Amino acid sequence: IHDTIRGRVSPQNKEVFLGGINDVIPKLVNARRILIIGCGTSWHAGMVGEYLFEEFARIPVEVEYASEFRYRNPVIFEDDIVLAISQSGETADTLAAIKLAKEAGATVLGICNVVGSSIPRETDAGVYTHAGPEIGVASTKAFTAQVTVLTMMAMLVGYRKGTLEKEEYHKLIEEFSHLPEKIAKILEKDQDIKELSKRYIESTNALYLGRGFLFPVALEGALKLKEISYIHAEGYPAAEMKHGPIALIDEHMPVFVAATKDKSYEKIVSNIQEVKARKGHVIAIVTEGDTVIADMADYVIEIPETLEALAPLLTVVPFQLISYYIAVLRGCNVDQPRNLAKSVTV
Ligand code: F1P
Repeated sequence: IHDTIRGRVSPQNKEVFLGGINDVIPKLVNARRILIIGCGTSWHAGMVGEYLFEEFARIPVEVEYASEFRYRNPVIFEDDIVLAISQSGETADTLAAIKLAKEAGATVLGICNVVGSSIPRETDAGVYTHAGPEIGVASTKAFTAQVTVLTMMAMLVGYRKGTLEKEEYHKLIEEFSHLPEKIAKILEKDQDIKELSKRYIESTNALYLGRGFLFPVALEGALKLKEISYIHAEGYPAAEMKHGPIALIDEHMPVFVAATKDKSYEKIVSNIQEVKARKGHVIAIVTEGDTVIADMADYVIEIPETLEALAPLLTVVPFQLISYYIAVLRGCNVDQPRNLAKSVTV
């Protein structure tokens, strides 16, 4: 993926219009603003992208639902970079939003999975995720691949811009190489997660909480549960809970919390306390060896330690597995959920 971003791609990729971002790196380095557009899971990946570009490259980012953006009268500047994210590359709302961006003269980049699809053909540059075909309708590995590409892009731009220190950049690259084995370790917990999921098959609601980089992961966890198990779920920034959703918490409410060790750890611990004080049922994704949250939560899923900015790539996996097992145990068709289409082309 690193090579793909830098434009060292195979010739057949060039033929279908996404040849990496090497040529546009100077534009990205000098960007006044990045507009990220997408729908569903791709929008959630874009949210992670916002945090990453702000953190590493200090570029202001706005993340827009393409389905909303296309119908209003958005202000798009000629020097904006518009980054469209789509697994299928065929989403009609995202294509319509790209059309607006092009009319305004902005530079349009794409992150897509399906080689040769429509969105790559409309972009000036971009990256294929090469995550392989998504068999089910609900995006899962596409999310991981999109976030991986966004992380690499933000790192590269930050490094070139000088806002990301060389040492930090190399630490991130090094940690990336350990992620596959760390994800494999999480997947080994598969049967434990299946056992845990049995408790929630009768639930009618669920809340997902996270802070910082893990807030979009909470959104994605909730979306996966909605899409494939038909249980109503809400994702929220944990700090926002006290401004409304806390009213929903009682002993019937499962609260899934992405609570790995990072700079907001103390805060997430107190959010968990707030939920427990209202008899909420807490299932927390924690860093290996965490005893503090283990003592408070009803159930913890330990995941290997990683760098804060890379944590979405690991924490999303248990959430995906939980949704998968709850859906399977409820007898839902996880590959073809009702009312959903793989490519939303209308
Ligand atoms: C966007 C999306 C998916 C979702 C479902 C419907 O698709 O909302 O995130 O899982 O398949 O479409 P895409 O633009 O990423 O292909």
